[in-house]
Amino acid sequence: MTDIFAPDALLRILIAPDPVLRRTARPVGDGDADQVRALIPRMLASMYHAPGIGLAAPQVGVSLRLAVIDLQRDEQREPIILINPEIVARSSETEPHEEGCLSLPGQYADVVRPRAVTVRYLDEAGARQEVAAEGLLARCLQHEVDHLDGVLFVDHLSALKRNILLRRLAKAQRAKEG
Ligand code: GNR
Ligand code: NI
Repeated sequence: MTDIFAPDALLRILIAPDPVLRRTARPVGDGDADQVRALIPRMLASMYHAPGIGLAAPQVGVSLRLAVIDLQRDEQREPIILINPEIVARSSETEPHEEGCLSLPGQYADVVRPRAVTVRYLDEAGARQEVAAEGLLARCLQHEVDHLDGVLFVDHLSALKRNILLRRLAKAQRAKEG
């Protein structure tokens, strides 16, 4: 397909250890409105295509506090656009659950996190929102906010497990000549 204009081109998702993934992203400000408006549909398309249930701007090389989440697919899509999200409450109760990450393809591990969180953010219209979540949404919210702080799910594991996953990823990437 010709794509010299490529208005709906998929964004390339950065793979660890790309340094952009380790940066603390800066808050979205008024001056970022155009970039953010253009980025949101492309991030959603890239997330659905991957497929993934979340995608943070640093994963596509943009160090801004912006992420998208959708636990649903296809006809049932319910995208959540998170601008400058903040976790304002966490349950003291934690639980383990298997996580993966589009920036650590093929790597999975059980991660212990608070089982419920409350997150404040701005939506795509700039309106203040607050969501109280548990289950997979709570997990994904924490995973995406982590990305904005340069944190990957493997950072919640022991150094031993983290190194095993990161080395396994590096080896798999070399094998596919990445
Ligand atoms: O697609 C994804 N699945 C997932 C599963 C468990 C916990 C978190 C996630 S997020 C991940 C997509 C991704 O890398 N988002 O940053
Ligand atoms: Ni991720």
